[in-house]
Amino acid sequence: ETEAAPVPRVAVVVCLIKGKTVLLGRRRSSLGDSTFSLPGGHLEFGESFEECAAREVKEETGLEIKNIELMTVRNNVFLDEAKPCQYVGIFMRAVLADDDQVPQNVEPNFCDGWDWYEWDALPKPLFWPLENAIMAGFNPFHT
Ligand code: 8DG
Ligand code: MG
Ligand code: MG
Repeated sequence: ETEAAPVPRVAVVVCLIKGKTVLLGRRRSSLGDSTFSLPGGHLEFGESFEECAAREVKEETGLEIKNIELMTVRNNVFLDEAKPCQYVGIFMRAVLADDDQVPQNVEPNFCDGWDWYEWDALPKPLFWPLENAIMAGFNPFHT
């Protein structure tokens, strides 16, 4: 059996903001293993970006979010992987629906755990699509 040729896919990632901090988790995945990344995942058929953002954040952290807004779009091509892939990364911004909520590590096979990090002191290494976006000027605290 031959595998189907790869196609670009859509990923929605969420910059969840609390005060001066954002929520990051250390990945457990063949793609970007042990790097810090935003919650997010694949856009499902029929979903809006906002619906996908809320669903992925809920699935991965248990958190409810609000004020979900589109920030920017990035084209992330992973050619150096065993299975090359491409993600159109939709970067959303949101805040907690209720500030008292605490993130849960709902998918421990895919993440070491979630925590809040100051934007000016982000942990290293960042997942490279996030690192690249920041290098290109992405800042969820601007406008
Ligand atoms: P799903 O099955 O829940 O839909 O997907 P997932 O298991 O949560 O996928 P993911 O790897 O967390 O996200 C899908 C892809 O999105 C990821 O493989 C690459 C791309 N992606 C970026 N930037 C970021 C980011 O900052 N965080 C996350 N989580 N994914 C990102 O291009
Ligand atoms: Mg994910
Ligand atoms: Mg997911």
